[in-house]
Amino acid sequence: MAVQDKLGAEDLKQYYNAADGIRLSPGWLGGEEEASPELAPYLWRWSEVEPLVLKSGEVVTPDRDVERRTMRLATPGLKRGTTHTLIAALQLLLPGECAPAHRHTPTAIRWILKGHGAYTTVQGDKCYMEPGDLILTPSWTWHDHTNEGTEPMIWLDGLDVPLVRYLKANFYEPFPEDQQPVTGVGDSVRKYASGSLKPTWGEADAPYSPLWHYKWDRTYDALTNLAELGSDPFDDVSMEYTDPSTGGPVLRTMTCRIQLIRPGIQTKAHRHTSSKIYQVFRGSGYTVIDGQRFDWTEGDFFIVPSWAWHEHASTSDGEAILFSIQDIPIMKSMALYREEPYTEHAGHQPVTSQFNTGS
Ligand code: GTQ
Ligand code: FE2
Repeated sequence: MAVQDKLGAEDLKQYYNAADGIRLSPGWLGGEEEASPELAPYLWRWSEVEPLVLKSGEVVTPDRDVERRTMRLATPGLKRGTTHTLIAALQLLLPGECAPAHRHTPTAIRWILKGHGAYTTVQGDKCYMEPGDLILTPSWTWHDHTNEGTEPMIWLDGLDVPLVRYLKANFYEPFPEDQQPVTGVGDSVRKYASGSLKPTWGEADAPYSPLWHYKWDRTYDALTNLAELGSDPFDDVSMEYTDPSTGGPVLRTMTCRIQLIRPGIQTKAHRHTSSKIYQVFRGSGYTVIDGQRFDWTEGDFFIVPSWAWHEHASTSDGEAILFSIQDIPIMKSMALYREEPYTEHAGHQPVTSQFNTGS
């Protein structure tokens, strides 16, 4: 923009100096740099991650100081967080260990990857973790983790910490004892997991799902049943975990999804205003993100930034299952969610580069 020159040069300089002196800045001069660099897509390989997560067991032990033994997915270019709103971390809990009870305003999900015999207690409800289970610890709910089994337990934590910190609403409280009292075992499942029936009394007004534990066998059943009926052009057989009391997303800030990419399917590309963290639960394939091909295999993690073109493909010899967390509920609640299909090249992006770790 050509700067108009209504005042003479000397007067103009004086004007800008006077404005600067009382902390006013002329909007017509622009110059507002992006506060942080653009988030780029990234991928973590399970083959590289797992050994270092297991090794973290020799480095620290969860106690009142350490609290949680986690290794965060630290995206290059971000000061903290895995996307600008979400953070994911791998948590290791060894046999006999307890990660002490606390609560915080950031909301967390656990996506269980490996092991048996550990549980998370959420507001008194003991939830035994099995691979493929999703467990919610909504904002300000007490939670502690205990491994009473014989195997190391590894899960993925997903939290909205970067958003909550940005909004200056991060609060935390330790529970006076390591473990909170247990008032039930799988009660949220018994009350709310039937799908089409729910109690006529109780916690209908909570700002999150009253069901805290989504078990893998039910999830997989739902996916395979749906696969016989239909699919989405951009995500193939894709399902959202829902709050049984509303039918909406399980949490106010994050939604969780599970999707099956049938063997040999390549979806079409689209983009939307949400950031996403994926875990490859089963199978292998690739995702093209803004023209860059990310090959993935079982256990890998990758992120798709907001408004990045993306399409997924599975290899032809087997189905792939992707779990993801996305910040869609935030965007929808603020009327900022938009979505767009990729229309050129029959809906597929030209691949211009390939991702390699360390590059
Ligand atoms: O397990 O409670 O990755 O409080 C970060 C903060 C996990 C947890 C994290 C937490 C937890
Ligand atoms: Fe926590």
